[in-house]
Amino acid sequence: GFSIPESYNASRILFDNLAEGRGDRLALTGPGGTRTYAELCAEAAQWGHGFQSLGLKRGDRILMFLDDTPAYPAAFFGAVRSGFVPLLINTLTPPDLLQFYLSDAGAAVAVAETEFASRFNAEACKDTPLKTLVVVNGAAGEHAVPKTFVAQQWLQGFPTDLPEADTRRDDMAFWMYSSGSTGRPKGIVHLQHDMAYSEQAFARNVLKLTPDDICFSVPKIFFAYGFGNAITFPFSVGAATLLLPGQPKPAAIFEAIEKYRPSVFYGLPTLYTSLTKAEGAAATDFSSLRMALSAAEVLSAEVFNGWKALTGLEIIEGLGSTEVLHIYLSNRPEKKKLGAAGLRVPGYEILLRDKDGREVGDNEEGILWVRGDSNTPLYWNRPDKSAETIREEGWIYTGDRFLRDSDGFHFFRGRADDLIKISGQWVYPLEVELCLAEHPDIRECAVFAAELPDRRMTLKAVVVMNEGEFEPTDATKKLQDYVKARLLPYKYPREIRFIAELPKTGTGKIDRQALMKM
Ligand code: 3SK
Repeated sequence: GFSIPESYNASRILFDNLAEGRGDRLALTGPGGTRTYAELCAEAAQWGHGFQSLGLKRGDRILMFLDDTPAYPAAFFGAVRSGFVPLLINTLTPPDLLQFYLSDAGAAVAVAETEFASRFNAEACKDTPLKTLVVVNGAAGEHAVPKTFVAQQWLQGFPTDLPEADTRRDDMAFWMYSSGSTGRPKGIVHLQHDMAYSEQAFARNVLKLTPDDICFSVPKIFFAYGFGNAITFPFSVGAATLLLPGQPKPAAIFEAIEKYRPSVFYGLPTLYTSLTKAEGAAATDFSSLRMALSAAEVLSAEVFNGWKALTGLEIIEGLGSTEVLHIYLSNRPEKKKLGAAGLRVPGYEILLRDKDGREVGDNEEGILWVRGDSNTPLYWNRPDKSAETIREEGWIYTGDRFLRDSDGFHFFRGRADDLIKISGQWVYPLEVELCLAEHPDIRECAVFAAELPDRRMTLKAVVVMNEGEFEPTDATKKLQDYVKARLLPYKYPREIRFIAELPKTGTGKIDRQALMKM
């Protein structure tokens, strides 16, 4: 078991750096400004006093609509240290969804970038308890919230030290919302001890950070993956983190790598693909990097090899979820297999079970269940959804099918529920997608099931060809024959559509909902 005391507040992840004598060390760097640990703790303290001055009570929610700048960790830790509960919200959220978050969470206070203040319009605020908006990195902006403070001035008068609220390790600390492939998003509640637990489980065993590391997570702080990468893990050891606000375009990423010289880089397959192919990649100096990580999607051999050829680094792939907070399966620098999500991370129990709940053996497929002390205890206000996913004795049902080989490596085999019958025979769309993706002329593709007007199911592919390889007249047949030659012939995609780029979600994953509507 990991050592997290009964009386515990998650802000110690930042503030313990003072007691450890690291006040003068660099905590944050990047275009948004640099901060030492002493400076960041002082700012976080001012945020805590600021929130307290608004009359909030223990456990009250504060919605955070922030990009990656020093204001994010400062406001987050100030809120948590005071016993308030930040909600980390995706900054692509439109006003109608923001309205849902504000009312679901009952948030009376929000913190937002000036740039995003207009998102808090009459539609977003309607029938919500939102009373106060604190804007950061600029002026008040146009919005419909009754009261506004501009952080830069508002924080000035507050004290720069802040006693810790008397919280327990199992008290609520912060929430994130699942993007929700169907239905409304679910508020995923995390507790005071969850950050420290994920750090002791994943970061200590895989990243092995030292105070001299500089972490750079392109996935932003409002994603669970980015939050651990950029905040929890570096701050737990007194390392620094490079925060890059704005759209993560390849040119900005290359410039940041050369200027701030990070040592640990976190991305995901779609990002690695675009970086590898981007103009300026070959001329960039990647020599500061000692490690590159990927999660969220299966990493193909093509992406792995492309990044290795460019930087000399072998990407370490892992898999996590917002419900577990961070990664629970991961390759290791010293032990990895290409195409595998990896080995069990210490601190997490993993089970592969068949549909009847029986454990399956090595080299058999089963649905993945995970249990660890950073698992969310509930989805807020959603007993139905909580009961579906968070099962007896703390096990989380992921709905992902995996195969574990005899060395303990796990291989993703698709969702538990995407098996479809085509022409009377069963097929997993992912199997066809992985097959097509190996075609040398294909840059990226997605394969999914679609219902025909007569209610039968069919298999559709959407394909992006490499430049110059686009031959609409005979490409469909060629690709269908390619699949037929490699898989059971009935598994070929009945319809293939060629487009210039696949639609992506805010996290950079392929947006399958959007594809299905095309
Ligand atoms: O998608 C993932 O693999 C992931 C990793 C870490 C934290 C959260 C998520 C969703």
